[in-house]
Amino acid sequence: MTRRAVVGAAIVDDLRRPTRLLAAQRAEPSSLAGGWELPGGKVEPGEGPIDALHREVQEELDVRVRLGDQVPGPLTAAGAAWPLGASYAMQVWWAEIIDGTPEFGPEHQAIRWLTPDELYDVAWLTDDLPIVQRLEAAFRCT
Ligand code: 9L3
Ligand code: MG
Repeated sequence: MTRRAVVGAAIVDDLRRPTRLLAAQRAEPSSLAGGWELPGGKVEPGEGPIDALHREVQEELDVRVRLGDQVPGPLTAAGAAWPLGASYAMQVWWAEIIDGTPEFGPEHQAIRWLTPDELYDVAWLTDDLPIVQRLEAAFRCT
């Protein structure tokens, strides 16, 4: 079975010494509305994952980002991606904003910058939670 490719951004205030993570609360579909996620979305046919991530953060948050390292996930067959249900695999990169102030659009109903101590104050989507746990380890190391 081939999982459809999704990309996500772990947007932090400073790639070198992260102290805040940007979380976005989904507005749709109704099955996911209210849940918090790393911003991102589906890679379009013929598009590379990096290009897709830049496009998604521009569309969803109206910012430009610089990417850091990839956050490797357990799905080695899908480019070290993270499983999203049975149908999608998400590749995640650290990112920092180089232009603009994030503002949510129709896909989201709120955004929040979380400190390490606030990481679990929002209701993460089930599939995003293990990724956040992985990110937390990096926060704690800095
Ligand atoms: N998804 C889950 N967590 C995320 C992202 C960016 C996406 N951090 C799931 C929600 C949808 C699918 O992946 O089922 C495609 O995402 P989108 O294009 O609707 O944002
Ligand atoms: Mg999206």
